[in-house]
Amino acid sequence: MVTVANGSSYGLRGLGAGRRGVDLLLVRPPDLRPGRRLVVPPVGLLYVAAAAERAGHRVAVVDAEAEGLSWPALEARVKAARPEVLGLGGMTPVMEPVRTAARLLRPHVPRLVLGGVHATRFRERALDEVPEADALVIGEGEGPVAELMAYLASGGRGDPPPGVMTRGAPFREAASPRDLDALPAPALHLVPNPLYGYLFQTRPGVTTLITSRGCPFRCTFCDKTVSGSRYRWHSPERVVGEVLEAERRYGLGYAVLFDDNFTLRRDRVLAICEGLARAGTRLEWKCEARVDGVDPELLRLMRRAGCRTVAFGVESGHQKSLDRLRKTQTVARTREVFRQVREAGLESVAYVLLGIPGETPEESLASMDWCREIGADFVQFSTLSPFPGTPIYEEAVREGWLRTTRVRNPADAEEWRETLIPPGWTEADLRRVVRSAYARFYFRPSYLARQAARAARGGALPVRARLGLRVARWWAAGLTA
Ligand code: B12
Ligand code: SF4
Repeated sequence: MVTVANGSSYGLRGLGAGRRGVDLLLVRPPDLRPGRRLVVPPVGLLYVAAAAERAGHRVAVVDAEAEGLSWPALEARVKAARPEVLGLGGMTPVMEPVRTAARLLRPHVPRLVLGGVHATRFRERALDEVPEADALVIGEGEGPVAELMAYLASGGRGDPPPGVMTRGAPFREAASPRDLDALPAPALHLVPNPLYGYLFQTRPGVTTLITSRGCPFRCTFCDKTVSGSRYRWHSPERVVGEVLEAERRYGLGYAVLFDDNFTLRRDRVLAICEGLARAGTRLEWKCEARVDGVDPELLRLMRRAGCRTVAFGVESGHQKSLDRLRKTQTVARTREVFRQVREAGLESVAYVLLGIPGETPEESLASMDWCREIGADFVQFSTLSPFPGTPIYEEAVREGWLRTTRVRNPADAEEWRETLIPPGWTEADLRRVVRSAYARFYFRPSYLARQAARAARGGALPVRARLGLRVARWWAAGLTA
């Protein structure tokens, strides 16, 4: 047995025994566009890594995006690691680098496995799109990956285990984990933690926490392919333990809680906050919530427990649009909650959709004005991507108005986001609305002065100035495009 830095033990049995390489190498491909280096840890991959380690395998992760590795440098790293199995994962809009990585790296590895949202949604089509992949892991990967490694180690005879899809073999669904505490914590020891950063970070050293999975709401644009509708959660003790581990073992100061719906169970959030306050952690954090999931008392307690920013899916300033998207929330409630957030001493982020079917371009821009009115500190304006499988996609196909174009947005990971053209809009309308929304919200001298002063006080000025410059550059480039 070998004991690794985190105190866990694993044996050198299974794949790769007798070789010098690792059993499983998980790779996040490079993103070599300038100014793109503000990345959070690839938490899905790290859950998978932890599950494979717990099953006794030697696992490594190369985060080429965070490290800023070139393609040749990544290739060299993979050759040096000599993995038995290479794992890649990706979301639909950013599959191009995953496909490039598969083509480049497949010659150096005996087997390649693809997981994540895109593989889970498209299955056979994903196998066709990535011919280098030997297998797909469908859904939440912890259970299937451990079984897949055992299956491969025993020679890959018979049908693949549940959750694993190969060409020409029968496929069985794997159940999603019900008890999240039974999963090992993400394998933070495998990634370069000091390289991560986040726009809203208020202290140095960023990590990601997922304290719950799934969301029972049914917003028509939301892709719940992987985590599904059943809400499952980590216990408060486990969450507090992960925070303390991040802080005390890795020296990290800030966590982004990327749960779909962190505050769904009020009693759990109260217990987490009380636990954090009791433990005396200095770690600060941001979470995502619905406006019907918070109240003044909860927000105050969250603030005391280190929360600095809460992001809400505001979507629109028009009730008719919220109803159309089946958001089941009201604009009146949103206005009230943004006031409560401010009073609790927290920063607010509004996620807003531009180009909601049924809105005119002027109505979309009015949503931006409304965000100014309710005093949102930051707004992320997104256009609506109709992901196959979502109700809005099905509706657009059924009713014959599915038309898409590509829109450039400084908040998007892909250079040009595939976007729905709402009925009655032109492509030019969409681009104009995205540009005006950002410019009219962010390029206000009084707003910029207020935010700069606050960012300076919180130590976040360099990160935010960099992002501000990116938005300004994107906007200026559009003047000549
Ligand atoms: C956190 C998050 C982010 C974060 C961090 C992502 C990260 N690198 O960790 C940020 C904000 C950066 C982000 C960005 C984007 N995101 Co996002 N994001 C999420 C969110 C809210 C949670 C994801 C998560 O951490 N889940 C928890 C972990 C445990 O699950 P997981 O990541 O899916 O991983 C599990 C499985 O997928 C699988 N798995 C994953 N990878 C692999 C690899 C292998 C080899 C194996 C075996 C298994 C495996 O096992 C994991 C453990 O169970 C989801 C919504 C959701 N609930 O899924 C949206 C979501 C995944 N994002 C989405 C989108 C569209 C994006 C962007 C493209 C948006 C944009 N246009 O910029 C970018 C792309 C960024 C990029 N370069 O990859 C969509 C994807 C839709 C689709 N069909 O692809 C989702 C579903 C949101 C939605 N409801 O529409 N995102
Ligand atoms: S948009 Fe948010 S509230 Fe709506 S279904 Fe998706 S995760 Fe749940």
